[in-house]
Amino acid sequence: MKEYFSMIDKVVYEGAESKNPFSYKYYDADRVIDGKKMKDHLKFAMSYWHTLCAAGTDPFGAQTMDRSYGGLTDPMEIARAKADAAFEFMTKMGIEYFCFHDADIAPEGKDFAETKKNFFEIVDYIKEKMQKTGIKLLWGTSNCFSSPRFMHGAGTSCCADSFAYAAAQIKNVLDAVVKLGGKGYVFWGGREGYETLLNTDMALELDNMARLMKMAVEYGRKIGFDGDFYIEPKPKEPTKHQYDFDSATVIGFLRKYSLEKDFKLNIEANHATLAGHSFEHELEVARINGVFGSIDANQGDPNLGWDTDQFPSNVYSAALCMLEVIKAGGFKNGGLNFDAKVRRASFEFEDIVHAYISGMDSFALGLIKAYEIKEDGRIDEFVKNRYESYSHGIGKKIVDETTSLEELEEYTLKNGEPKLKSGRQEYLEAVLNNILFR
Ligand code: XUL
Ligand code: CO
Repeated sequence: MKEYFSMIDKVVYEGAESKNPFSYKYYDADRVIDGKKMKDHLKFAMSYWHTLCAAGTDPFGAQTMDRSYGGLTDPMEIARAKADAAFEFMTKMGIEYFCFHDADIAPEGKDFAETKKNFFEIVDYIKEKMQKTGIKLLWGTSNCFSSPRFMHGAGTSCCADSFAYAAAQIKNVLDAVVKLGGKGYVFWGGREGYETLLNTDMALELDNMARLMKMAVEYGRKIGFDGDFYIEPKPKEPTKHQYDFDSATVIGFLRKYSLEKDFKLNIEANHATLAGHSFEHELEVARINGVFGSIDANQGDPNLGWDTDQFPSNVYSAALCMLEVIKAGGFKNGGLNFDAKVRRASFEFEDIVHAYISGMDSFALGLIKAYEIKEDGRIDEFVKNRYESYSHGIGKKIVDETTSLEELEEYTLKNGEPKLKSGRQEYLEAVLNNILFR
């Protein structure tokens, strides 16, 4: 079989002192942290689209990366070569999961029947490779945003035929996910949003989106899908206003339409920052509302206002993210998918290897540091003490819900001015640095 990543054999852990660029410096898959192997804490997944399909285009330039897989021209041959390259890459890197859109793995045919045939042919091809390698599917999704047929949206389209087309795609991907033993199906609202309210019936669009999701749940459960459905929040891009703006907005939507039993959130770092939040904020909102599910790991650029989908190298952010994952009790059906692409000028297959090594090492280090933060205990202790006034007296009555405005007025008349303590933010930031860099 043709080799695409000939620069690597098997990428292994060599430790922080190693200068071998094709080795992990921090990711030691079998190292046990708090009773669990690193690989099971992190559950790294490869994104099919960015890794095998993205070719370096941007709004100003043509593709910089050859994705013909050795000069192939037949789309189905390319699809098989992509799968070969994907499984060669994951095997060599020790990545145990992957995620895909229908459109990533197989080409569209002349009509939907042919598209469906192409899709399931490649699904079977991939299934064989999964059986041979033990690599698993983290989640699948449907690309209901690239084709012009979705210019007005899919589940939120003004055109019922576009809605139906999307539903047909979702049905097929759910069949594929079940066939491949996947534990997740993602709804990222590609074009589920609006450009102008002048032409938009927002109430109908949102009701319809929920209808599509309900049908997906109904069908998925009927065919034996026992994993999680996810919504992946994003505030803008490609539409001006995406309906799934952020975690809080999505939680409101799920509760309004009684979807919270089947849905969790897939939180993406760059989407969080686009919404004006930190990554850890979005994770914490999901966690405290019981809908933390999975992660799309990447990072944006603070100087740019769009979704740059860069490989994550910010260990500070990775540590705070992994702290949230630990607090959530770890991944169950979810995992850590690198929804990230190499830069346009990093056009060689070798760059993909460096990108994943850097991303995986950043999160491995993030995990190690998150446990150190937990073990160290200074930050948790501080937070606990900060709210200690709610553990007794009037504070306890407030959290026990056994007081009233009348009683609190009476209390305040006697108590006078509140006696406050410092928030000590600068001290806590120094503690964090002390743990991260010692
Ligand atoms: C786009 C994005 C998608 C989803 C899957 O911003 O994040 O790749 O993760 O459709
Ligand atoms: Co994503």
